[in-house]
Amino acid sequence: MSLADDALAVLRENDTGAFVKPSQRLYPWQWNWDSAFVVIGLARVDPERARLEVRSLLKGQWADGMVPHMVFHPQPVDYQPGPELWDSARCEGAPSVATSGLIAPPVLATAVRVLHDAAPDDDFLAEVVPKLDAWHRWFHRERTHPESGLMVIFHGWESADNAPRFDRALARIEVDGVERVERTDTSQVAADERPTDLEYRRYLALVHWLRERGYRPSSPAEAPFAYLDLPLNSILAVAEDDLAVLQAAVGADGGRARTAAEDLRTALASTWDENAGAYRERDLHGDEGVTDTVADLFPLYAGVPGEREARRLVDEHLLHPSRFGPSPEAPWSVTTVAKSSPAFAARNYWRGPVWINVNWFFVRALERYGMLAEAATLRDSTLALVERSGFSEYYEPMTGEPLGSRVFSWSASLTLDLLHR
Ligand code: 2M8
Repeated sequence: MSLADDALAVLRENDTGAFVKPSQRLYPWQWNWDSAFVVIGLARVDPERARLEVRSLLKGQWADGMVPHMVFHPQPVDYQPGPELWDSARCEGAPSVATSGLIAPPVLATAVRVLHDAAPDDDFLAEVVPKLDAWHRWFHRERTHPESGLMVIFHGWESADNAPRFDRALARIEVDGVERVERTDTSQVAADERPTDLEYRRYLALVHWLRERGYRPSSPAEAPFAYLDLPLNSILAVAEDDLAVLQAAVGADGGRARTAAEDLRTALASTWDENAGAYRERDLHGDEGVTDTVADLFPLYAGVPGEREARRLVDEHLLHPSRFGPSPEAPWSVTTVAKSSPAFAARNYWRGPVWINVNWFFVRALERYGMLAEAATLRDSTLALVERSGFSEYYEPMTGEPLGSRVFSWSASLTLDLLHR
């Protein structure tokens, strides 16, 4: 079997019929950006199934436009914390299917654009474009930090869970009242590859706080965790560009989306740190300082840097052997934390390992800047990694050892896309 056949077999295996689970047992519900990545992989091989994936995710859309990070389509599974934690039915405007109350980086409009380019379907587009527009409008209404113009996240689960950049913000979260933590993940994956129990207690304390407010804090100042996340903002900027293209395809006005994308780029550009040659995130309740995670490079994906800044980001960080790039001791890149950072942990989740979706974002980023040789090298090494270690959730950068879930949908799906690039 070819690599493409193997990848497709993973998506078939994880397919519930209505949605593709991120993985069989570790993640048995529908997760938002996971499904968007699945759509990207299926766009060319099974567009009809990809359309169903989009429709299933949009069943979780709230009346105010939010498309939550998890949708709990009814099915008998063993996963904690499950829908009871969120209790979405009590919230005004929640859909009939149970969902979480948080969000994920909004990749869906980009996925629908990939799908439309591969297999246009006007009726489908007319159905989903207004929903995507409502979702994006929700961001600007509910999550704008007025001073910077960037979107705020209220939980690490809205971006890269236990990334070291959230450590100080999370350390301030009181965990009183969250004594016992029910979690099924550590019965399936080694505990040292996952967030700690203390991190989980903080995640749950934050969910409890948000749930009491219907998941709508009155302002970032009030929220215990409020963070200007560069990946989410960069992904939204690209998604707005893609939405504008889709709107043009259905004869709708893409002006709002185009302006929003430009405004986000301007806001992202102002986070540039000339000394570091990278962008800087902000914890709104603290002075985060230098965190050295791959998030600092994400504006490249959105086309924010000029040529000179882009070259610095790539040479001094993305591909630099002591930073995020390949080195003789650690040939597998892109690491999610700089290898030179004291926080780098080669096996732990978002604290160092290589992730296929991160590599996919940077292949696109390098292509966007015309750095085609660098893009091809990163693409080839990403494909070599899955060829050698399978469609794992994440990988150890020194050995390429598979970590986390071993049959992970977005690694398979994005492999299908990378094979086409
Ligand atoms: C991870 O998130 C879940 C909680 O939502 C977890 O940590 O157990 C993250 O990698 C998230 O980005 C991803 O969407 C989800 C499913 O793959 O798993």
